[in-house]
Amino acid sequence: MTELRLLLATTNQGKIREIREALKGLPLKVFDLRDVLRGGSYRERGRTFLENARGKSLYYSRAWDGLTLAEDSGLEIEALHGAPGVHSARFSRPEPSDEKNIRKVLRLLRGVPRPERKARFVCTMVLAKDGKPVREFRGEVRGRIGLEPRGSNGFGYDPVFYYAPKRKTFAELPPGAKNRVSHRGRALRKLKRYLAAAAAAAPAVRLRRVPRRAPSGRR
Ligand code: ITT
Repeated sequence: MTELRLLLATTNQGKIREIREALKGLPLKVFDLRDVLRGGSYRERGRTFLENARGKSLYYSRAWDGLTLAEDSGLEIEALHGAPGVHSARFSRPEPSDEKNIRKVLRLLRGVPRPERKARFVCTMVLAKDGKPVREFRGEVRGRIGLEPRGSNGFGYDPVFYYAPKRKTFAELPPGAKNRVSHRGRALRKLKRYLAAAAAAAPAVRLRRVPRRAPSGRR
């Protein structure tokens, strides 16, 4: 197996923790933007998670010699017509924070009864190399928005994302349990299969590139 070099093109520490944990065991050397970031950073302008994930991944992969993984994710709430969606991180601008984002969601949903508080988390990942997309992965998970924050694990909207099969919010689940069912965990399992196959295939690719002499007498 060949060790691949993977840059996690995100500044979100919650994402970095979850992705690093999920990729343990693969023949990968994992870096994040703190290791490489000099100069500018990417400004999201996309209207979809995929547009933003592609934008980030291609942008950072131009200055990185290994593989680059970016992801765009967020919360879509049915009663808010899909908001905050791609604006999840900055929902409470001008000075957003996880706490303020949660307060805003709870305020907008005040009076909305439990069955109408349906929501989903979506995660789109794009793997890129040398400014070109290599592969895309997606995951989502359905739940509903609780009446108040509960739990202290995770990040972002986890304290108000109630996951019925576990009867807990994502912030009440231990990290491993969240990863097993979350939007990011689902996308990561597909990415993991792809990377494991890529690492296993890499020596063969190199071998194929060794110039071969044409068998004598055939041409
Ligand atoms: P990068 O662009 O640097 O990756 P970001 O936090 O700005 O970091 P996004 O634009 O993808 O990333 O916004 C994702 C937001 O969606 C994130 O900040 C949270 O508010 C929310 N979110 C995504 N996944 C989540 C999760 O697993 N748990 C809770 N909230 C999540």
